[in-house]
Amino acid sequence: MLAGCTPWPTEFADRYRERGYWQGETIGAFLRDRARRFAERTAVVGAGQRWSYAELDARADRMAAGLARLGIGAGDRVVVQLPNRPEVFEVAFALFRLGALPVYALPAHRRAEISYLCSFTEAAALVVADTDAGFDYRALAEEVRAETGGPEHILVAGETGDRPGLTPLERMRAGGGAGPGATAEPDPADVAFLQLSGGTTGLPKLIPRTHDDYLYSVRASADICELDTATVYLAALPAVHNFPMSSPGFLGTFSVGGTVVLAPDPSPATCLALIDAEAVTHTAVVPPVAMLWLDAVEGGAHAHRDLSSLRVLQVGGAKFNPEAARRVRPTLGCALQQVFGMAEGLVNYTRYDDPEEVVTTTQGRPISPDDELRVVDSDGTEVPPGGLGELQTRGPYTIRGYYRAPEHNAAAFTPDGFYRTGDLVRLTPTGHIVVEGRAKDQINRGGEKIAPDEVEDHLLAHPAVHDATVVAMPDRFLGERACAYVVPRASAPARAELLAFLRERGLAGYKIPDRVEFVDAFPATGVGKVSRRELREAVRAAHAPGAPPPARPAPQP
Ligand code: OOB
Repeated sequence: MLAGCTPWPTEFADRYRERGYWQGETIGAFLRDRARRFAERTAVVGAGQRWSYAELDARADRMAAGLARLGIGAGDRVVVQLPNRPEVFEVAFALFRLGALPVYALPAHRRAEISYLCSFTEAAALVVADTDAGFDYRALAEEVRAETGGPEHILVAGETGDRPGLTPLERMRAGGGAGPGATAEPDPADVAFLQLSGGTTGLPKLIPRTHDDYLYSVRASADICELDTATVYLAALPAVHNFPMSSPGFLGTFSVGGTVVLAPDPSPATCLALIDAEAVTHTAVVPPVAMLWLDAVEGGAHAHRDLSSLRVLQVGGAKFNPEAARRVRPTLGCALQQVFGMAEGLVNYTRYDDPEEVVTTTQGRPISPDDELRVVDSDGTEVPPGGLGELQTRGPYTIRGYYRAPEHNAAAFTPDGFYRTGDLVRLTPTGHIVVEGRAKDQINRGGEKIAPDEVEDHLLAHPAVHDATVVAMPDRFLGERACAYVVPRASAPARAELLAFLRERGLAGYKIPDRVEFVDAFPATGVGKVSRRELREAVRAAHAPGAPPPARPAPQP
C-alpha cells in the first residue's frame, strides 16, 4: 500500500473479500470493461461535447500514453483541479490506468490550498483548466509553482496563452501508442486517489481511497439507487467531490452504462435547462441549491422547462430541513433521496420504498450490512438506543487513517479502528440516522466544509490581529456561515482590509468569513481555552430577532 496510509487489518480485508465487497478490480479496468459492454452508448455530455464509452476509453488511453511520455507513472501524485468538463474524466481515467494518483482539488480552491496539496503530496504534475467562470487557473498554477518550486509539470486543459512553463493537455493526446508504464496494472487493494477531507483542524487532510473499497461503494450505491442504462445523471456539483463521484454519481452511472451530463454550475437556470434538454433522470445537490431550485420552479420563471424525466433529486452534504424536503415531490415531481455521506467513507441513503416521513426527516441508513455504526457520549460510552451521541463508524469502504497524518489519526480514529465522524446523531428504531448537530469544530457552509483554525491561522498572520476565533453562525439559506471574532492589536484593521488580506493569502472564497466582529477579549472556558460555544451563542443572539437577512450569494459547493 502507498506509504503513509493505514491498511485494513487482515481479518477485515479477508472478510470484505469473502463477502464479495472487494472484487479485485481497478478503476481503470472497470472503465475498460464498461467501454467494451456499452461501446456506442453515450458516456459523457458536457461543454458542447458528447463522448461514447468507446471514445472516453480511447481518450483515456491516449492521455495515459502522453502522461507516461512526460514521465508520470505508478505511484505519482497529480493534483487535478478541473471544472465540470469532459476532460476531468479523460485525465482521471488516464491516471488510474497509469497507477498514478489523482489528488482532487475543488474549482473553488485557491493558492493556499493548491500550494499545500502540491507540496504535501510532492505532486509530479498539476492539471488545471485555462479559465472558468471568469477565473484564470493558469495564473493560479504559476503562482503555486513560484511559491512551492513545483510541480514539474503544469498541464492546461484549453489555451496555455503562450505562457512558458505550461504544457497544453492537447499535446498529451497527440502522439499515439502506449508509452512506458501506460500498461501498468495497479494492485486493486492499493490507493487509487486522494480526496480532500472537509477538515476540522489546521490544514486539510487527505483521504486515501483504494480501488477495491471505492468500487464497492460505487456498485452498491448504483444498486440502491436503481441506476440502469437508461439513467441520465446530471453532475450539478463539482464532479470530483465524493457525492457526485460515487454516491452513486458519475462512477455509479458509468457502472451501469448510463449517461453523465456535466453542468458548468448548479444554478436553476443552467440545471433546469439541462434536465429538460438531456432528459435527466437523477441528480444530486446540496440543500441551498435544492432550495434555489424549489424557489425557482415555484416562482414560475422556468415553467417552460419540462422536468418530467427527473425521477430522483438527491440532497446531501448538509442537513436538509424537513419543510424544504416536503416541497420536493409536489414542486419538482420527483422523489427525494437524502444522502448523508463523508469522503472518509460511510454513505447513507433513504431508500425509495421508505415512507415519506422517513424520507423527509431522516438522513438515511448505511449502504452495507458490514457498515458498523456506534453512537457514543463524550466519554466514548455507547448511548442507549435512540439516544443522542457522536457517530463512529468502520466498514468495507471507510478509511482507517488519513494520508501521512499519524498524529491526527490517533485522535480521529478509535484504537479499534472506528472513524470518529464528529457528527451528533440519533438512530431511529428502523436504523435510520437523524443528524442533529456536530461535535467537531467545523463549519458547514451549505455543504462546503471549513476548518475554523485553518482560517484563524491566516487571520493571525495579519500584523494588526492579536487573536482570532472563527465560529459558525446560523443562516436560513446556507445553514451556517462563518463569523470571525478578532482581538485587534493597538488599532483594529478595517474589515474590508482584513478580508482582502485573506484573499491575498490565497484562501478559497468560501472560507473567507461572512462576518467579522472585533472584541477586546474572548470568553474562556473553565480551563482557560477560548469558549467557541459562547462565541457561537453570541453570534446567534446577535442574529436572532429581526436581524436583517444577509444577501444570498450564489453557493459554490
Ligand atoms: C459529504 O462529504 P464531506 O466529506 O464533504 O462532508 C462530510 C460531512 C459529514 O461528516 C457531515 O458533517 C456533513 O458533511 N453531512 C451532512 C449530510 N451529508 C454530509 N450533515 C447532515 N445531513 C447530511 N445529509 O458531504 C458527502 C459525501 C458523500 C455523499 C454525500 C455527502
